[in-house]
This record gives sequence, structure tokens and C-alpha cells, in this order.
Amino acid sequence: MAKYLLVSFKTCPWVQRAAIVLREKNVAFEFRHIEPDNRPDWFLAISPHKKVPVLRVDEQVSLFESNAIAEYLDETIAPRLHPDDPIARAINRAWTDYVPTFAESTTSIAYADDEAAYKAAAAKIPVAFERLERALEKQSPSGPLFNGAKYSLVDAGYAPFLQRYHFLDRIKPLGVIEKFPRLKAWADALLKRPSTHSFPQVEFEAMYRANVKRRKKYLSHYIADVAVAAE
Ligand SMILES: N[C@@H](CCC(=O)N[C@@H](CS)C(=O)NCC(=O)O)C(=O)O
Repeated sequence: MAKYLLVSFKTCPWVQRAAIVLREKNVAFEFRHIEPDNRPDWFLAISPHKKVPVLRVDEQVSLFESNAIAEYLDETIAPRLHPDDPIARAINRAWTDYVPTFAESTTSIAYADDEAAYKAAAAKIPVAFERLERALEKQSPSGPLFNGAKYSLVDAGYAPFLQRYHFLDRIKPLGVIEKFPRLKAWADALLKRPSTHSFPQVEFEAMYRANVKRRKKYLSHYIADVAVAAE
């Protein structure tokens, strides 16, 4: 088995996606967290966009972009998470292509400057949720995962953002996911799954809230002062 080093910011959802795939495949890896505001030279030398995640393989090759990393891991380490059937695989890839749009739709409320911007951002959430609800209806009529019983790269792609929606919903209740029962059941299943979590859940939620608070945007006012400083 190759040696894997996953370079990370502690709360990065894209890192989390890569870590989930490693955990689903039961692969040992070194998880190295760096500070966003103090990226070391060795990292800048291996990360073309200066972003995390980077997956360093056998101290020789550096892979970047969470989707490319997930696909690489899936091609090289069993069990295969992509479906065997080419059509099913193409459909799964189409939905992993939608992850960045979904991420933007569900988390931009955390960057809104004021109430009007928050409301405008929140109005985009049901559009993205509706698309996934329809996809789940087709792919997974009885759940609990995107392809039914078998875990997939689609699950790994969406889990970090469904978790962030959950955190944001707990900062200031949005009440949107309840209108999408398949999506809600999928989110619940993913949040319960051990592979979703890189840190103890309470600790991680506190880190996430500290980040939102630190941004000093509209939602910051809904978070009590916190002593923790984490990224
Ligand atoms: N499309 C990239 C996104 C990665 C990304 O945006 N990472 C953020 C942290 S969550 C980052 O490194 N930001 C630093 C920067 O933009 O300079 C992926 O899927 O890996």
C-alpha cells in the first residue's frame, strides 16, 4: 500500500471529502493540518493553487482538487465506490460535478453581510435541495444513500456540505431541509456515518461556529462569543 499524506485546513470541506474516501477505504494516512494564514513553503511548493487538499503519495507525487483525489483513490484502492455500470457511473459523476454549485447554494448565507443578503442567499437553498431531492427519488427510492445501500463518491462529495447546512441551520434556523424528505434522510444517514467525521462532532461544530463568528458577517451576531480559535 502506498504512503499517503493529506494536507489540510482543519475545517475545509474539500479536505473532508478526500478524508472520507480514505476512511471509507480503510486506508491509513497521515493527516497534516496547516494554518490558512501561515502556509509553509513546503506546502506552497506542492500545491499549484496554494489550496488544500493536497494528497501526497509515497512522498513523490502531489495530487490536488478533491474530486481528482477521490477519483484517483477510487481507481487504485478497493472497494470501488463508483458503480460498475457505465451509465450509473456517468450519472454519479454528473452529480459529483454539481457539488460545487450545491456547496455555494447551501453555505453562502455564512458570508452574507446583512439581513437582506442573508435572505437572498437563503432563497437559493431550496433550488439546490429540490434538484437533489429529484435525483434521490430516481437513484435511491428507498435510501439511505445516494445509490441505495452502497456508499459512493457522491455520498462523500455531499456529506461535508450537508453537515455545514446542519450547522448553519442550528445557528439560525432555516427550516428548509424538512421540506425535502429524501434529502433529509440522506443527510441524517451521512451525518451518522463515522467516515464523515475527521474530528469529534461537538469539537468540530465549535470550530465551524468560531470560523463563522470570526468572519464578522450577518450570521456572526447569532453566535455567542467563543474562546476557541481554530481553522
Ligand atoms: N476545488 C477545490 C477547492 C479547494 C478549496 O477551495 N480549498 C480552500 C480551503 S476549504 C483553500 O485552500 N483556500 C485557500 C485559498 O483559496 O487560497 C477542491 O475541490 O479541492
